[in-house]
Amino acid sequence: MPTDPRPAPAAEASPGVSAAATSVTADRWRRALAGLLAGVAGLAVADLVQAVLGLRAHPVVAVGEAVIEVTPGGVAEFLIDLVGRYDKPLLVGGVAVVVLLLTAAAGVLTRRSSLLSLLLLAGTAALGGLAVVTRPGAGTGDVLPIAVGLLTWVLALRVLVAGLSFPAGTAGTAPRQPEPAEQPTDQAGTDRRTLLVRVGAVTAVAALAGVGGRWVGRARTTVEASRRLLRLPATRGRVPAGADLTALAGLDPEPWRTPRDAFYRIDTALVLPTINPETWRLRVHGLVDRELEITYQDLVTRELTEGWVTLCCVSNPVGGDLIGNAWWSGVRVADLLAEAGVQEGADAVLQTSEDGWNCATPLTTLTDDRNAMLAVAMNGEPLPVEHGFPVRTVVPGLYGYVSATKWVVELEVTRFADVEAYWTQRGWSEQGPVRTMSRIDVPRSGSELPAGPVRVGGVAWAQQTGIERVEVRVDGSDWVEAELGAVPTDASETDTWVQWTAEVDAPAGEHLLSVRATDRSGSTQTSARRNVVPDGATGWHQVDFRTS
Ligand SMILES: Nc1nc2c(c(=O)[nH]1)N[C@H]1C(S)=C(S)[C@@H](COP(=O)(O)O)O[C@H]1N2
Ligand SMILES: [Mo]
Repeated sequence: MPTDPRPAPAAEASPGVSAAATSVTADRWRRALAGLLAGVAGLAVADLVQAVLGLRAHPVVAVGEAVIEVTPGGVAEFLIDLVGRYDKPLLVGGVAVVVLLLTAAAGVLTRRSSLLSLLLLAGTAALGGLAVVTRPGAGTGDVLPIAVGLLTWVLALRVLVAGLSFPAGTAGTAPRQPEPAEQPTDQAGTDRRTLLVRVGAVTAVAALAGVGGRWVGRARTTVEASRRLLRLPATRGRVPAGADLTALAGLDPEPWRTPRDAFYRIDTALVLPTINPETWRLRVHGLVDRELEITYQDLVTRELTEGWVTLCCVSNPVGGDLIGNAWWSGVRVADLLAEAGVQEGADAVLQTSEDGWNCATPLTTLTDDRNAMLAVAMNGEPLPVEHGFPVRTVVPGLYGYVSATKWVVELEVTRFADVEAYWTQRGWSEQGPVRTMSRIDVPRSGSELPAGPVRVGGVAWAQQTGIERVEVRVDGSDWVEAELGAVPTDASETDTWVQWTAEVDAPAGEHLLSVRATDRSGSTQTSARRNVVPDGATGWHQVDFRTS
């Protein structure tokens, strides 16, 4: 009679099947959750190991950086544009979510085969390892967080899944022997407790590692502290009289000096390099007579040069805000290069930052009498970490991507023909002089204003050339010359933006305000709109507003 291998009596087949189906789904979910929890524990443990070893970046961050690196420049630009300021948290968060989805999948896979599950975890870790070892300056020690994290994943998943298999009464495991009536409830109770203990243990490991990692990480942020303790012989710079038109007739443009928290930030670093000035070194080498190695102390005891420079990003669209004006203090690059003795034939300096970013700068812009400097202070304070602490380069007249190396550690005198730098490899122009440009800040696009005379204003810039004239017009009317704010009276006279203001007539209705600047070489901004790639946007900024 008992030839049927199936354990369930035929009469119960139908409800039995659906119950089994539900429990299969439920079991998958439980295993996915186990995978997820194991995943979180592994990431937290990796974080702790990273912090204890003082390694630069969490593996998840390294993967994010690798993603940026392999993303084609155009796509990266597009994505950064799309998510704006949140690109970095979003990217890191996105990588973490993908990793956790993979560990959850590894949890589900334990139903089929623990070998497959293990392979998925190991594969995920291996990809992370690849990202870590390809980071600039990575050593073999950098894979330790991943190794320990992987171990955590495997052990935690094992512990959790083993805890699951009892109460679930899962398909695929042998059905329990019929037992005395009271036993199953007892058994289930014990199993549930075992599972809870296991979940609790893994959660505790994750939480402790997470908290420990944060704590150690904080203890390491001594760089901020040493930055605050620095006393540099730098001044804060005085805004030239008449330069700041902010107060004029209810204008509310950006102040002439950009405050720190409004100054744009552009870089490829997901984690800010934290460089102790005590250990910072600048190597000057390549086509030079004498290599130099300069310490922070060497640098700041030299004579500091100071000046106003408006820094601008080549990716700044017409009307955009990837531009800021500050008072910089630093050491002239020309002096250092003269000390090193530049050799015949060199035409470029390849600058490298501590985090492996680089750019090639025309030698002439570093040696002529513009104040190209290794800056140590911004607006009278030691450089903010996000703007390159302890030392960055500032070259008036050039876009940041070919000149303004933050966290700079190396200057190699070389030839353009022999090198390719980060952004030029990604399709941007080798030379990056700043284009003459103007922007309307007031009114904002879409404003509703009373009809009649309207006060408008904004900024214009033509670094190294200087702004000669700014004109505005409403709709198709004649161009009206704007009043210009003052510029510095020293050598940085042409290196800053200029504020402008004008009064235009706007009867009731919809209007389009346009602006164009003419620089001191006599050239006026073209109306032809061109995208930022490969060497900066062109076209007039226009703002629509309505009066009634
Ligand atoms: N180390 C490093 N320096 C860098 C970059 C970078 O990605 N890494 N980006 C450059 C670019 S494209 C610009 S526009 C300026 C921006 O400087 P800021 O962030 O201080 O405004 O820094 C430049 N220096
Ligand atoms: Mo830039």
